[in-house]
Amino acid sequence: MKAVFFSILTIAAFSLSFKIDSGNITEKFKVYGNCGMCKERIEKALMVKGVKYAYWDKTTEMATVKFNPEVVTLDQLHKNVAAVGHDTDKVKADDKVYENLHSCCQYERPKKG
Ligand SMILES: [Cu+2]
Repeated sequence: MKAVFFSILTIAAFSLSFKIDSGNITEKFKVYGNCGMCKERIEKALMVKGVKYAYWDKTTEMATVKFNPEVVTLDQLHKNVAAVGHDTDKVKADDKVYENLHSCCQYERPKKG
């Protein structure tokens, strides 16, 4: 019984520290991309004022961003990534910007609709 209580406590403490960190929240979202160049481009686009940490995983194509929602919104982060040519699960990049990406960076775009 004691062990159950402590594991619940540990999970609660962990999720709390993950979610709240002096006003910062951590969000994960899909960003389409291919390679290391994409990674640099995506992470650079995400590192704006209010962002503490930005990481893009090439294998899962998931961006993890820790930011202060009072300074920058999640919507804005999606737009920043789309502005440099990468589609997200919310915002689609402009076709022209996508076409100007390095050929190795022209990831397979998500299906429309
Ligand atoms: Cu690339």
